[in-house]
Amino acid sequence: MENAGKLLVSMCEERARMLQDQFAVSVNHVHALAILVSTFHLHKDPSAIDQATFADYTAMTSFERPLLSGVAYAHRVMHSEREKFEDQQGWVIKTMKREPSPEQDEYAPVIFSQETISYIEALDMMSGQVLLYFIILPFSPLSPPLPRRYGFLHNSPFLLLLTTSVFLPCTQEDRENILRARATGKAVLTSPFRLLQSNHLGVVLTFPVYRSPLPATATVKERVEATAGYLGGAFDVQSLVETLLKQLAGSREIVVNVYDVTNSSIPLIMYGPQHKAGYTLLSHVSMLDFGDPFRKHQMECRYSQKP
Ligand code: WA2
Repeated sequence: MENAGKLLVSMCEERARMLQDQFAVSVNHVHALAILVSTFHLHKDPSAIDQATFADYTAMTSFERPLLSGVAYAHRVMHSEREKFEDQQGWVIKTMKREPSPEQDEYAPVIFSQETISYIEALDMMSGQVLLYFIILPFSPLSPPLPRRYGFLHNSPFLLLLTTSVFLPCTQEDRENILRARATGKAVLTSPFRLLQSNHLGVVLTFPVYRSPLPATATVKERVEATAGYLGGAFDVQSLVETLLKQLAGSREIVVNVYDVTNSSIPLIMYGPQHKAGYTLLSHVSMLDFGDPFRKHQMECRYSQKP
């Protein structure tokens, strides 16, 4: 292999390993926080944790979670307990759109949050809706012709209909994570989406918190019944991976993309530029393991064209 190729492989592997390691230590620390809430909130009466304690502890230990912009605990509340819960908290459960939640079978309002993401306090993390909306772009005679790959739309006066669910910070990602975390008992990740407030591209990590320890053989029904809440956080991939990669100086400038390739025919961009203009065709793909066997991730590296 040419030297340029070898160098690209080693630079990509180094970045992939570094990202995977920082991801793993962050996940491990969130696991420890889930145990902390179980021990000092659920199994002590009265609870030894309140919002102020949680905020202090998570602020002082944030160095342990280098890729997370913040962590929070969402408590499971059944509809029958809602009134009592809201009286105790002194606030009402709100949807992700910050409106009082309409009646649901159950809710997952955030009761403890790191101050960096305090805007999710009182929000029901199960309230995300499947959200599809349409952008209609009419072609005017002045607009440039579309590239050939758009087939019949090429240079035609048709309307281009784009369906997208990623650009509004109100999705079903958190809800799906909660359902999968409590059914499996494992840490789970969402696919990449725009996080609340920052609107940065990232993924959410969720650990289930059970009322009592469950055997590995527990059924999904038993797991759901024993669920007390959810401890999770947001990987702000867009800004924190940037910080991480900047620490690695390279002899040549490279561009790094991270993809969620769970569905190999539809790779979802998780980090890096959308367009490859200005970068070499020569590329290297490094495997990534972020610890959720349900999701597959890859890193792709290219050289910048200016040598
Ligand atoms: N945390 C921070 N920003 C977000 C977000 C989130 N979820 N979702 C969208 N933007 C408390 O799974 C439980 C945190 C969800 C955990």
